[in-house]
Amino acid sequence: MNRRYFLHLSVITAGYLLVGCEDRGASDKKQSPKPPEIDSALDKLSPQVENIAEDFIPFSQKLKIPSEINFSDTSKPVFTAQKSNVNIFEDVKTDVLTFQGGLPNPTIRITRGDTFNLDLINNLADPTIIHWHGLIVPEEMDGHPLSVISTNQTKHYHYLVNQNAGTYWYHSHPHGRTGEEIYYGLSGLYIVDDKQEEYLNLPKGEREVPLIIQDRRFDNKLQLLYKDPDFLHDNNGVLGDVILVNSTPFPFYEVKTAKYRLRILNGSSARTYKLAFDNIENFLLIGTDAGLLEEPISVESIVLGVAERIDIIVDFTAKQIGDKVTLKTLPFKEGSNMRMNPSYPSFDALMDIMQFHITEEFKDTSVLPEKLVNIPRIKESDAIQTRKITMEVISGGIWTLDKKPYDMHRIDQRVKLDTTEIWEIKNTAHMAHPFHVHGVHFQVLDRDGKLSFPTDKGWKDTVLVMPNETVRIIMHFTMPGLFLYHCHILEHEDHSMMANFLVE
Ligand SMILES: [Cu+2]
Repeated sequence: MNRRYFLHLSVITAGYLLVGCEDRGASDKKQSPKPPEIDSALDKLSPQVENIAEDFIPFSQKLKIPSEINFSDTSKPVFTAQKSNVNIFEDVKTDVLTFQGGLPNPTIRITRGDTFNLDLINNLADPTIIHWHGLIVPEEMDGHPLSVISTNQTKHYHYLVNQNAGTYWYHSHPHGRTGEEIYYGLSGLYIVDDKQEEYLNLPKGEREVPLIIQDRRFDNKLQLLYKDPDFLHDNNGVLGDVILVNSTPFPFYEVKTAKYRLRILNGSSARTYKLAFDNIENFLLIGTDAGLLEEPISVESIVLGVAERIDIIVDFTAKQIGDKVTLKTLPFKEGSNMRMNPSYPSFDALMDIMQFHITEEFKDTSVLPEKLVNIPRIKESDAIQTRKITMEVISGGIWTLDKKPYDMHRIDQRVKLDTTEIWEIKNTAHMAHPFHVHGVHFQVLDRDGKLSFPTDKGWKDTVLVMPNETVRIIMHFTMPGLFLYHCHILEHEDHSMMANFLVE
């Protein structure tokens, strides 16, 4: 093992754990609200205190770019959910889960109007299934946990893609194990193109770069560590100290003096990022979860909750060869007052993510269009009803929607096909929750909190609801079937913060 991976063991005391924390939502079924028991749980020193990031030289590994499966020249790819052994760090193999043997998993690329065909083979010991996040597809193609396939079974996916060009993603979605499977590797990007977008002449080829951001923990042998089931606060969300971009730890990427299009996915378990660049004050937001914005919005930073995507243009034209630009996450303590595992950087941490190295001159004379696409606004007056949904912790510390732990077989809401509804999502817990709805795209009407989010202006399938905030979204349901809505903090959705709705 390379010496730069030398392990530094932090010693964390229970006393430190108790400083400045609230415990409103500590969330394990075994946990009692009684202080003495909480204390004893905190006294248990988590074994996951191997902060290898402190001794890792950042920006020393080159960003991996996922291979692409392009449906214009591939008829039917095969994904095999499998155990694999890959180089996340140079010189060391790490045990992971993959769909084709390597990480990052391939990016799926398809043009609107084309048919998606793929066989999923399950070579894992447990049942699994893939959800195509942001794709509006029939129930049996959507990857509901009821659709899991057992070991050695094959699932045939076959559906028409007819929706906005945009940056979507795919990930495994088995009941209760989504967090763990994504953590070990089972996710990837899914890009939909269309003719309209092609005319906009946005940066493409090597200047269109996908970035899947995921924080992780590693032990001193550089093997992934998921949550410690006995360490109660990991159920509030697993945070790591090593940030992987496209499965590369704190990578660098060589760029020219040109404009770049970055398609960014927060594929983490629980971390909300507040993304910004050193040495670049402003960048342009051009797209959100489910398509382009009407016009680019200039921003200094952008908040990205778990499962959200942004499409941005970063301009390196004024840079000199040799310059370096770091993508970082700014402290975002508004994201959580919950007690997280204190061995790892929390929401108030400033962390570097990756670095762009300017290495080549390029005469970039391209001009970004002022107008991107039309977004027809869904009218409030078209809604036939408003549903109220609350995000809360119930007795026993269980994360829920509407105080009901998830039951795969229960239908929680019935929606009439081809109608419009407003959903009012109220967050009563002291932690921001990314709220995701399957089988539909929505628009954000308003939020009653202090923060405003430029991403609210675009098409969404996931929206971050801040602590003590109510967000209203509006959507029109076009796909019949049984779908899910849930918190996308993976430890929360696995821990009951999920529900079913039937469109009929
Ligand atoms: Cu949540």
